[in-house]
Amino acid sequence: MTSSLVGVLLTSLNPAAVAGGADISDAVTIGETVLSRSDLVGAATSVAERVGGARRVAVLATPTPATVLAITGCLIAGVPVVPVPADVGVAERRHILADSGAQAWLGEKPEDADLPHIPVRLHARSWHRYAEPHPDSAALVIYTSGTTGPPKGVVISRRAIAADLDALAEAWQWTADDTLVHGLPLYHVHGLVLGLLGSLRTGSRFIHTGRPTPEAYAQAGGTLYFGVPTVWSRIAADENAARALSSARLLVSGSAPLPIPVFDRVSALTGHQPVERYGSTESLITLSTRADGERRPGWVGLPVPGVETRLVDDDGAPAAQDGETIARLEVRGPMLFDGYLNRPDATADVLRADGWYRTGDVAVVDRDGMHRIVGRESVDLIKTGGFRVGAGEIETVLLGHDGVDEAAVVGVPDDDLGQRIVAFVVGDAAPEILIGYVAEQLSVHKRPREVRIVDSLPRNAMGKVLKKELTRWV
Ligand code: MCA
Ligand code: AMP
Repeated sequence: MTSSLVGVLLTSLNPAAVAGGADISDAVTIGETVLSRSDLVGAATSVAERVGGARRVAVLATPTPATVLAITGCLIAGVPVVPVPADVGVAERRHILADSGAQAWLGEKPEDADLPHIPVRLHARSWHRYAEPHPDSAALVIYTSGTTGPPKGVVISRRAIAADLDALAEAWQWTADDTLVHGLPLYHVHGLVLGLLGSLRTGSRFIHTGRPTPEAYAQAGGTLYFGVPTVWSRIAADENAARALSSARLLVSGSAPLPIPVFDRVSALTGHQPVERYGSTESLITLSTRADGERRPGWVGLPVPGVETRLVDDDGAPAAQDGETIARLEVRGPMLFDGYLNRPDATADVLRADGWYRTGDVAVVDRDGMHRIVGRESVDLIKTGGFRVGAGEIETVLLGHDGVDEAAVVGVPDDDLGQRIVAFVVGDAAPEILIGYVAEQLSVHKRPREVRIVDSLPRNAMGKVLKKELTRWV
């Protein structure tokens, strides 16, 4: 069969090629486990046999071999995966399961699992061949935060993933000769789609370091490294670790703005100017500097192959691309999402019928097509350590606590995390109780790092909280 799934989306796992000698003994290293390509094909196909026909399954995406096999197996079987944050809390988990309609937990399960459980067996093997599902079928439903309300499920097709990975392979000269290293979560696009699926498509070796610490990156011996700016900033502060990366080929930063001093220090210590790239869960990665091009600190590069961008003003009219005009960024290309699950209203707000996606970011484009991201349109979407968190979802949870009368959440500048979540609360609950409450209900990475108890919140004449004013209180 020429069009087996793994031969198409996850090219390096093509069973015929693997059987014919394209096996490598260390295709994926995760924790203490090393999987060869034939291990991966056999064990993931065995997963496929057990999930085949399911409508959607949830995977508690801890950085483990079970997660790698669960996701790979679902891609083989054509079953859409809902990756659930490894540190998810109870309310967010309830929402993700109910909204996605996931039918089972595949692989690891939460202690108080709320759905049937399908275990993943590391040593099981199947050599059944599956036909390639339609490229327009959904591969992943990734939950992501908006400014208000609970997270929305972003439906990402197989075609979008393949198109994005091929565009990035071209921009970064990413080949089977590379060894990709990262220690990022496997429940977001960065760690999962780019990191794991990118390696399985290009055929590079993949090493997951468990956590993205400077020591682990230094010891991994990779050629290609991915990190969020917090990771690069910690590496820049660890001279020995940074110098160990000088033997790499390419260092890539994304998910949030890379501060220019971090770019400069990483460049000085490693001898490599980081490649910066930009995108989102909805659009995947659309802009990047190139392995063979200019890497300008503070700028996120050019459209990757297949992508068009435009700047529009507040009235929707085209804005100048003159290196100075700041306007809304819209993007179009084959890697865009199909919509938010169960939310045609929210989809229509950002995805136009002619294919343009309104990113919610404001940007500048110069005459050479180089892009600089200036910031978000809304102060209510926070990026902390590279995680996207909605102020509204945290406020809703805080207001559900007995000791809270009013709550307002802001992101304030932070040297380590980019932005730090700070909650202002009118009420009588202790700050540490409220921080723990958000961690337990939403997820640990969404917890405020600080809760300030105040007498009242600053509001305008309409009663709306003045968030800009609040950030000045910090
Ligand atoms: C602390 N902890 C708590 C609490 N306080 N646990 C429960 N309740 C509390 N109140 C514990 C946690 O359990 C955990 O423990 C530890 O503290 C985590 O500490 P934290 O400070 O939160 O983590 P960190 O190490 O500082 O995290 C920094 C990080 C992380 C590693 C850089 O932010 C990260 O992984 N960021 C990556 C985000 C990402 O990949 N974003 C991509 C989305 P223990 O240690 O025991 O676990 S963007 C995307 O996909 C697009 C397309 C793009 O452009 O890339
Ligand atoms: P997420 O959906 O979690 O991937 O978040 C997407 C958002 O992260 C984008 O809309 C941007 O606001 C931000 N982002 C991603 N990459 C970059 C970057 N290189 N520079 C600035 N912001 C970025």
